Amino acid sequence: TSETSTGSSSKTSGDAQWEFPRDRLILEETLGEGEFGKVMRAQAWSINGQEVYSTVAVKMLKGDGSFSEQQDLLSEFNMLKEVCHPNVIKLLGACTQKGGPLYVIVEYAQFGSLRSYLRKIRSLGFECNDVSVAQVGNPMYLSDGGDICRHDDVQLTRRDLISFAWQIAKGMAYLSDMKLIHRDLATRNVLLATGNVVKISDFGLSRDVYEGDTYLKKSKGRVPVKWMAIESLEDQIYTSKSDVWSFGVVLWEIVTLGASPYPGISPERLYQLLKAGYRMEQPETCSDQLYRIMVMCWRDNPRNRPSFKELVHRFDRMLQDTT
Ligand code: ACK
Repeated sequence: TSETSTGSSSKTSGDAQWEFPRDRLILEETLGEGEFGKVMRAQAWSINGQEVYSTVAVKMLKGDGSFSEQQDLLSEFNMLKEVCHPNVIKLLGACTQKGGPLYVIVEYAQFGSLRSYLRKIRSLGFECNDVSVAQVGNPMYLSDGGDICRHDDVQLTRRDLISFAWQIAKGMAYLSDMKLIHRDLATRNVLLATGNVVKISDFGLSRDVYEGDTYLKKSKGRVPVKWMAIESLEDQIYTSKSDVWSFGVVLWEIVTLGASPYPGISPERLYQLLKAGYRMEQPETCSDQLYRIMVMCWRDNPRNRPSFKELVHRFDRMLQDTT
C-alpha cells in the first residue's frame, strides 16, 4: 500500500515502488527556482491510493542540468527513500523513466519555506495594530511569551518560534540517528506545513556517513558559507555536529524573523573572523537563554557542541516554561 511505501525499507528494494506515472501528474505553478533546480506545485492523481487529486511539490532540474546536478537530485531522492519522520519532508514518488526529466515528488508544504514565512510575519508585524506587535523593534518583544503577530489568518507567538526550533531539532536528531548529515540546514531549506508543522527539506547536499562520523567533501560545489561550521570551512569536515552549528544559525534566523546572518560581512572574510573567535552578537529580540544555546552550537570544538538530542530536551523544557 502507499502507507508502507513511505517507510524506510527501500535500500534493498528497487525504485519500482516509488515510480509514479508521468501522465498522472499535472504541473501547475513554479514555487521557486534556484540556479539549477526548480520546484513546482502539481496535482497528482491517486498518489495516496485514493481516487483523488492531491497537491504535491515536484523537484526537477532547470533545463537538462549537468551531470553533477543530476547526481545531486538523485542523491536527494535516495536519501528521502530512507527517511520517515513527521519533521522531515516526505517522499511521495518519482518519475525516473526515460522519456522525460527526473521528477522527485514530495509532500506539499502550504506555507513554503520557513525563511519566507518569517519574513512575511516580520513585514506584517509593522502593520498589525496589536500592542505587542506594535513593539516590533523593542528589545523585549520576544522575551515575554506574547504575540508577535496577529493578523487576519496569520498569528505567531514566541511559543510558536520555540516550537519551530524544537521541531527542527527533533527532525535533525532523527537524521543524525540515521547517520545522515544534512550539510545545508538553513531556514530556506525548512518548510512550513499546515498546523505550523516544520519539515526539513533540501537534501541535495546531504550525504550518508561512511567512515566514522565524518564526511569529507571531495569536490568543490555550492557552499553555504554563512551556515557552515568552522571545521567545514577549514577542512571540509562534515558531521552531525557541523549540522548543529548550522542549527545555531537557524536559531538566529528564527529570532530575527528571517534576517540574513552576519550582516555586512562578506563570505570571504568570515572564516578569518570565526577563527579569531568572532561570533554573531545577541540579537535585540533574543532572550539570554536562547542566545546561550546559539553560542553553544558555535563552539570551536565540535565535541563541545550539544547534540540534537540535547537540544530537543532544552526546547522541550523551554516550551513547558512558556505555556
Ligand atoms: O519560500 P517558498 O515559497 O517555499 O520558495 C521556496 C521554493 O519552493 C524553492 O525551494 C518552495 N518549496 C520547496 N519545496 C516545497 C514544498 N514541498 N512545498 C511547498 N513549497 C515548497 C519554497
